[in-house]
Amino acid sequence: MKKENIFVTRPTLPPLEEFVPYLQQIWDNKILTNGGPFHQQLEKELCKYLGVEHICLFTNCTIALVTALQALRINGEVITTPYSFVATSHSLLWNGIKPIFVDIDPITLNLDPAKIEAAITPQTTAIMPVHCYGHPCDVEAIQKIADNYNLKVIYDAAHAFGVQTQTGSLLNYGDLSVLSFHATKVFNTFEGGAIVCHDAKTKQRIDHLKNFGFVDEVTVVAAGINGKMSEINAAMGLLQLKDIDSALQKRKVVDAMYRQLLQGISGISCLQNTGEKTANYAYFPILLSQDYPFSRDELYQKMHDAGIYVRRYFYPLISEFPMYRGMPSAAFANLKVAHQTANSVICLPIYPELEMQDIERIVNLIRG
Ligand code: T4K
Repeated sequence: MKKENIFVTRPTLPPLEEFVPYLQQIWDNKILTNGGPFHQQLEKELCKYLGVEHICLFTNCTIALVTALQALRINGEVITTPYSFVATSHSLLWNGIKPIFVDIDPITLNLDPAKIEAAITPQTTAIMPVHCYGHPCDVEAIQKIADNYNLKVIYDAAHAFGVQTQTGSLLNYGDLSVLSFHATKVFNTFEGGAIVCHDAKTKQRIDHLKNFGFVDEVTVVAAGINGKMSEINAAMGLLQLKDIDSALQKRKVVDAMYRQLLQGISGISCLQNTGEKTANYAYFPILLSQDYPFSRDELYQKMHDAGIYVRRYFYPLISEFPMYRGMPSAAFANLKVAHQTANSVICLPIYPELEMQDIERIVNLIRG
């Protein structure tokens, strides 16, 4: 019997019939975009759910990152991690900013605060860390450095929807945090994203920037972009929000199952949840060491041959792509931990509907 393919993730979707009334409302009032009623309602509900003061919805996270940098007028050099999805650094290049890569911490796999200071120059204006896999950066240490050197902090929080620390939402740290609501994320609006900010004035500036810079019919205050989320996506978000707690709970069960079944397999380690009070179980990365009998790429191939489409997030490192690799900070010697991690990571499938028998099938393959 042919076994079904398993993908690294599958989007959670509400029952189709529950979406129809939302569509009906859009058809009735004929407001399709430009900050319509669903857009406004989703911003309000997300603020409440996430425990943040202000949120600006976007068409996707990448445009939101580009806009976040514009909003704070960042230029010159920005310190960032090479261990992320390319969108993090691409948002800098789109603004004519030079990314300065700094190595990651071997435990959290996030930007290593101990290595940031050495990378600061007179041109440095900001730090752009990533809460990789939804695990919090060392936010206190990063803020201390930013305060000492008068730098802004923009978190790429694409993976961090719903993550709470001891003090509340992780998204409240830094000057801005940028979320992704892409199909592959824990909370999806098909495509989508958002910037979390802390005051009404910044929200207003971001709202202008995402709408071409328009303030009113005849006033344009900045060279803005079109980054608005449409009413269909916002409606999907409202519907998704109703079931988000149950989706996160199911992810937690999958995460716990993996941890239990993978225990004792020599050469395989799981990433530990360190800084979070409430995790979101967005990804399930494992790291392979020399004790494992196969190389990372052999295991990757073996799993793909069996129809289990694991992914090597984040290999290759961003600093290895042609538009970055000539930069001095992209040198191998500067990024040893990131290279080691990128060469040993595999992200296992994790999503709310992943069944127990699938998890067993995945772990059995790893166990060999
Ligand atoms: N910053 C960080 C740290 C990020 O990780 C990302 C995106 C961004 C910024 C930018 O966010 P957005 O601008 O996209 O909002 C995926 C996603 O496209 C990307 O959003 C995500 N990170 C990245 C980590 O993963 P791919 O190229 O691996 O996606 P893809 O199409 O291969 O999908 C992976 C698997 O998911 C498929 O094998 C099957 C499943 N899938 C995917 C889609 C799109 C579905 O079942 N249904 C779907 O509709 O990049």
